[in-house]
Amino acid sequence: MPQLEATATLDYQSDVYKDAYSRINAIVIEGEQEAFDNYIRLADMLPESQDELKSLAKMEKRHKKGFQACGRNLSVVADMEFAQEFFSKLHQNFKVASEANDVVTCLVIQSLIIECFAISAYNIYIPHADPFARKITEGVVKDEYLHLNFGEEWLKAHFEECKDRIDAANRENLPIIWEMLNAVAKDAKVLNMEKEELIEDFMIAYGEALSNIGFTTRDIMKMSSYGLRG
Ligand code: Y39
Ligand code: Y39
Ligand code: FE
Ligand code: FE
Ligand code: FE
Repeated sequence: MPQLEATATLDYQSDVYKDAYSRINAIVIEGEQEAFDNYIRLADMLPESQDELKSLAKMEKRHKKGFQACGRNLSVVADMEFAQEFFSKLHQNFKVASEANDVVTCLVIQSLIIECFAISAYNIYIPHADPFARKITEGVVKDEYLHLNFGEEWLKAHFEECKDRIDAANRENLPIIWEMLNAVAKDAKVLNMEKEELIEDFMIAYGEALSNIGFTTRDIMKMSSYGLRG
């Protein structure tokens, strides 16, 4: 990975960079806001984990503020309308699941799929980020592992009874993540974030999560392949 070389060629003040950043920055700001809302909703659904979930939500609020500062630092105006559209399908699926009190699907969407998406994107972004955004993102990504861990632990503890529901939620939502990646790939490339690296990191993080929860390698292979059927 020619990261140093690639970073040296980025001009963070160029119009091309700032144009792409206006959408990527908006995606992370919107994503962090929706993550906040989702953990608040989960705190209602899981009273026994209320305090922990509220503390995760608080972190998401902090992440949002951090990324807003990253945009301001580059004098970029985030395209929030684009970002809301970007998240609309996952947002809708989370809403339907939460209205049905379907904790398993809510956890699969937010704590597995979206957190793995964030972890892979932030890890790929860090070596290419401007120094201000790099510091912020390094702090954020540490928290995202805690969020992923919450989902893993809960689903692992209820594995036998929720196995089929996890599989169904995966089948429904992984193709959406694949679409989202494709919608942002061109802008990500301007920030020196390669699509292939994003997919690779995502699949590693997501496969590890499924394994920690209790799925076999065979299950994981099958479940990962559903991402391609979007
Ligand atoms: O749990 C969280 O904090 C997740 C909401 C944040 C997701 C951010 C999504 C990042 C996608 C960026 C795409 C760049 C290729
Ligand atoms: O190429 C593949 O193996 C596809 C099955 C996988 C689709 C899973 C979606 C990947 C989303 C990556 C998001 C990175 C931020
Ligand atoms: Fe690279
Ligand atoms: Fe976050
Ligand atoms: Fe998170």
